[in-house]
Amino acid sequence: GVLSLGRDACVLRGFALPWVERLLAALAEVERAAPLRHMLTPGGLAMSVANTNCGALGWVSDRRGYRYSATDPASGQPWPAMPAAFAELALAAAGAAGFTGYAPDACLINHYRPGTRLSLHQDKDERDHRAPIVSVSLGMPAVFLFGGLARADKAARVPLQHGDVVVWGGVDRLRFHGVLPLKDLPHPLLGAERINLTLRQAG
Ligand code: MD5
Ligand code: FE
Repeated sequence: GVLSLGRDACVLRGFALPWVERLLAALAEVERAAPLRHMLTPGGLAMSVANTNCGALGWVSDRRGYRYSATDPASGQPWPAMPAAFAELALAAAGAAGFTGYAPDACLINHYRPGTRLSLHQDKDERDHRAPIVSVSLGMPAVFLFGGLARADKAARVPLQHGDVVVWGGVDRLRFHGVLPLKDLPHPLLGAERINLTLRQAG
């Protein structure tokens, strides 16, 4: 089923399920080449979400701020290439949401453990805000906060499950959003972990 979140945002329930096996195999390869880490916020605190990237560009955070980088600061090497399964799923999901020809050049991989949260924020480090963002949820369920264009706007709570894909474009691309602290509800395949793939056209 498709749940509309806004004029240009929707949840594609279970859309990634047929891809899961390929996604997890590709993910293991990516994380072998570019291991998970806890990046520092500009304030110098370690983020509670562990992450890494693949694709031509990777999102990085440190004391200097947030930005996209073609290389992994931990190794100095380019990020692992975008796996075909990631690109194919993103193209299909964006298409199902009405965005044709989607070709993301960046995938941020976020790992959440029980108790981990993502505070309300906007994604605005990308050059072109016209391209949609495709987000793939794997593992433990989470409650997603979908706010407005101002931080103080009331946020809707959207439960996201293993295999759900969300596409955010157009007027909904710059909404404030976050993830509530995760409950400890281990998933049969991934255990006490939620993984989110955030695909973007960043360059
Ligand atoms: C997550 N990650 O569940 C989310 C999925 C991040 C992040 O937010 O920045 O790493 S992406 C959710 C998203 C992206 C762009 C716009 C909107 C939501 N939105 O307008 O609500 O780890
Ligand atoms: Fe975000």
